[in-house]
Amino acid sequence: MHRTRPIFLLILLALDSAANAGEIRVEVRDPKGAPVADAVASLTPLDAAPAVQPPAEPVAVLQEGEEFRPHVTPVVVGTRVTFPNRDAVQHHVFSVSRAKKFDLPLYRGEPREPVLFDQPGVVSLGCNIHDWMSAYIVVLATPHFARSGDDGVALIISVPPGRHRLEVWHPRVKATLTREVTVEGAGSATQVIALTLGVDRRVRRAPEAAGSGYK
Ligand SMILES: [Cu+2]
Repeated sequence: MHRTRPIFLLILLALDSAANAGEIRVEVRDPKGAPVADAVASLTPLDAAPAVQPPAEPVAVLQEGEEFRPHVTPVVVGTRVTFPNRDAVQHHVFSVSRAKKFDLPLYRGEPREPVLFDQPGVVSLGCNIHDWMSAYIVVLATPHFARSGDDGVALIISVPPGRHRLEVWHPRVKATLTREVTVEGAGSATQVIALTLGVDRRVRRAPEAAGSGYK
């Protein structure tokens, strides 16, 4: 009887890992411990290729109040993104990034076609009219990712058990931070990540009512 017990337990564990997925709570902080928003944390399984299924509906990156919202948008490869302009003024959205080059000449409202992001990488967005407008689309080859909020927390849910490569990217960090983590079936584990942010190179927004001629 005693001999069968470990086998029984092993089977239970195997069933458990197939049925359950864990979550990884990534806490992103600067060296002083302050929370860092707009970091993208992703987990790539090391022992099996992740199943990647882009969302059926396009993801939206708005132009509102002459800013992109959100500033950072992580998506899985194959995702289509629309760029609705909610402002009364026209915008001209473009990217010259290697992962996706595109150009949406001056428009109001919604552009006719979404843009397909079919290569992993970081895509830096700009507006030809408003120099201060900047945003990023982070195209990932794994479906397990999250962006950190104002509390610095990126919660990655439904992660299959096993070894993963955790990567953390931020617009103000030159190199993506990488570490290996193991997800233990159901349950939550926390990873604390310290990021040293570089200089904020964003163009300062022009004062309101400056009469730029573009309004
Ligand atoms: Cu603009």
